[in-house]
Amino acid sequence: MENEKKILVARSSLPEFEEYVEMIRPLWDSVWLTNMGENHEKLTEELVKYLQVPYVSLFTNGHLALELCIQAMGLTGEVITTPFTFVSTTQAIVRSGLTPVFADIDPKTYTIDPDRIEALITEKTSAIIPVHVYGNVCDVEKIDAIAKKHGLKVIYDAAHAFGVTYKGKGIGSFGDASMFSFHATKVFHTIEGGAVTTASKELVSDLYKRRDFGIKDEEVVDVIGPNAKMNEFQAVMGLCNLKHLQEELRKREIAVNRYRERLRNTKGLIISETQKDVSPNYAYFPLVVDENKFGHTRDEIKDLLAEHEIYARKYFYPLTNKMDCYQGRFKNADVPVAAWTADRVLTLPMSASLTVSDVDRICDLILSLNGSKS
Ligand code: T4K
Repeated sequence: MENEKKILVARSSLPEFEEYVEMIRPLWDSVWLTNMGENHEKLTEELVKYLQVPYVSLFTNGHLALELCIQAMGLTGEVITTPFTFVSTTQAIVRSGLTPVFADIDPKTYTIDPDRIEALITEKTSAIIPVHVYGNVCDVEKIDAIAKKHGLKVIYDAAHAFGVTYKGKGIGSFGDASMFSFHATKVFHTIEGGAVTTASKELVSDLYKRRDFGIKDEEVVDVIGPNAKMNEFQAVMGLCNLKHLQEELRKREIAVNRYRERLRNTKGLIISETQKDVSPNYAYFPLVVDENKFGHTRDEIKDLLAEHEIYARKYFYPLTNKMDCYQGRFKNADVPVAAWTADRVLTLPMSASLTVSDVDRICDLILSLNGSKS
């Protein structure tokens, strides 16, 4: 097993060093390094076009983008959300003084099951925060219709869904707002970074201040906010990476197609296919292992891969409602599908640097467990 190439669950893509350096060189003349600088404004404009949304507000990371969006909307009481997500989603709700109410997920897309939402609505509910988990698109039509019927706000956690479109529309144009993460591990990144997209001019101008301590002008501070601004070095990384996005997606698509080819039709291995009407971004490759049919558990696969220096991750186990910091705080959630999935999901390595032979090595190991050839 010596000299085997180490493969991690994700690997950041970087532009050529010289390309980035050339683009940050002017900062040494302007000495304008942060606080809505020139590159920040340019990236904002480019993302409005790329994401096909009316407004984009940039942040230093996706988590603060979500928190400040929740706060800017003045949400109160309870928020219906999914427990099958990265802990950030739930933390943003709780840190904003709200109570998460957990709905179960759809067994195919792993996103919130819209048919489980209405039963959870009470007089205290102010919003729904669904997650386009792995870049899979939520049932936006049903969710937006439920929200409209009950007068609720919808903020999509689109951390994984950069560039995804549904029926030809940018995914960030659904609901009242969406949050995207531009973390180093994402399809598109600004090292750390994030954005809120919305059609509301009021929301975007509130967020403009809120991410900058609530400062309206030199003498007026009229909302309460932290420092969550994206700096110029982050914005330049975004401008560079945007230029290479098509290539990034093409490489990821090749890897995803190979995984599907190799793992599709193996009993007990459940993989996702591209959803109808969706143009995907190949952000993650989740594998759900039904041990009764495959003959081995998710953890056995994870351990076998790790023996060969391949590090898959249990995104997303445990469910956020089960996390230690929330014990005893919220009502028990009735989420059997989410619980079943979290116990069996393994996110296989996925990045633009993953080659077809890397994918083959990973699949050979997985399939060697039950003697399948595929
Ligand atoms: N909502 C959802 C649904 C999210 O998934 C996330 C973030 C957020 C909200 C919040 O957005 P941000 O505030 O982060 O913008 C990673 C990411 O840090 C996190 O952004 C992401 N979701 C989550 C799913 O994955 P960890 O704790 O698993 O990261 P870590 O450090 O273990 O890195 C994973 C792998 O990535 C490493 O094994 C190698 C690779 N990597 C990592 C870093 C830091 C690189 O190649 N380069 C790097 O610089 O959370």
